[in-house]
Amino acid sequence: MKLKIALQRSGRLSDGSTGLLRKCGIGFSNGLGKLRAEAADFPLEIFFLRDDDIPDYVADGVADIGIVGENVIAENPKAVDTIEKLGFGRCRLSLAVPKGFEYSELSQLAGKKIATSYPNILREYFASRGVSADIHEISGSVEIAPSIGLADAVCDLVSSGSTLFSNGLREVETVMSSEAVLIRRRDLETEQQAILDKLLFRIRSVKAAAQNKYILLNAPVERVDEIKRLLPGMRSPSMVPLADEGWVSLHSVVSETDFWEVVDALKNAGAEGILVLSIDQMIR
Ligand code: PRT
Ligand code: ZN
Repeated sequence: MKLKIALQRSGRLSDGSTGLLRKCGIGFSNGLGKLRAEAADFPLEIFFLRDDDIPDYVADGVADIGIVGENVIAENPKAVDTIEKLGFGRCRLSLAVPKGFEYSELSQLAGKKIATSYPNILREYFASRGVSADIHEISGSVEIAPSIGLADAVCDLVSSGSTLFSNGLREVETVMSSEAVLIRRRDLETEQQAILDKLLFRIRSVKAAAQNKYILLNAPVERVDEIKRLLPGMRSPSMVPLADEGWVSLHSVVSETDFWEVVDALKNAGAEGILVLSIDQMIR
C-alpha cells in the first residue's frame, strides 16, 4: 500500500514541496514534464499537478494528501482536512489602491470596483466589516486592472510587494495571510493513515530544525553558570572541557527567532569562538 501525494508541478510551491520531501529523506526523480513519480525509499507515490486542481483531486480520492496554498482552500473550500502548516510559500492576500488614492479606512472602498481572483474571501471580508464593494472577478494580471480603467482597487497575493509597486499600487489592508499547507482526504484507511503519521513525524522534525540553530562556543569556566542561563537547549547544554585549563566548550540549540539577541547576550557574558550551524532534522 502506498500513500499518494499531489504537489504543484511548476510554480511557486514546487521547489518548497519537493525540497520538503527530500529533507524528509524521501528520494524520487522528477524530470521536467513528469506527471508521476515513485519514491525510492518511502511508500509514497507523487503526482505533479496544477495547484488549483489539487484540492479536488484530494477530495475525490485520486490523491490521499496534497500540498497547496491556504489561500486556495479558503477561496474554494473542499471536503479535505488541513493538517499541517508547512512554513513555505508565505504570502498575503491584500487590498491595494492606486498611489494617488488617499486611503485611510476600509469604508472608503464602499461602492468601489475591486478586481480580484479571490472573490469569495474578499466578499466575506467586506461583509464581516459591514462595507459593500463591487467585487469584480478576473483570473489573472489583477494588478493592471486599475491602470486600464477596469477597477478602482485590487485584491491580490503579495510577497515582496514589487508587483504592486511597479504597477503604481499601494498595499493598504491584509485580508489574509497564507502559507503552504498539507491537506488530507477525509476517509483514509488505517494503513494509509499510518504512512501519513510517519511522514508527518518527519515533516515536523524538518520544521523544528528549520526554526532552530545549533550553537557552539567557548567560555571561561567561571562564566559557565551565567552562559548556561542564556542557552535553553533541548534539555541543558552539553559541556566539553577544552585542552586549555579553565575553558570549556558549550553546545546547544537556540531558536531562530531570538537568535541574534542570544548571541549578543552570550558575547557580553564572555563567550568566544561562537559557531552557528543549521540543523537538518530535530527529533523531539
Ligand atoms: O500553474 P499553476 O496553476 O499550478 O500555478 P499558479 O500560477 O496558479 O500559482 P503560483 O505558482 O503563482 O502560486 C501558487 C501558490 O503560491 C499560491 O496559491 C500562493 O499560496 C503561493 N504564493 C506565494 C504566491 C505568491 N507567494 C505570489 N507572490 N502566489 C502568487 N503570487 C503572485 C501574485 O499573484 C502576484 O502576481 O506573485 C505576484 C506578487 O509577487 P510580489 O513578490 O511581486 O509581491
Ligand atoms: Zn493555479
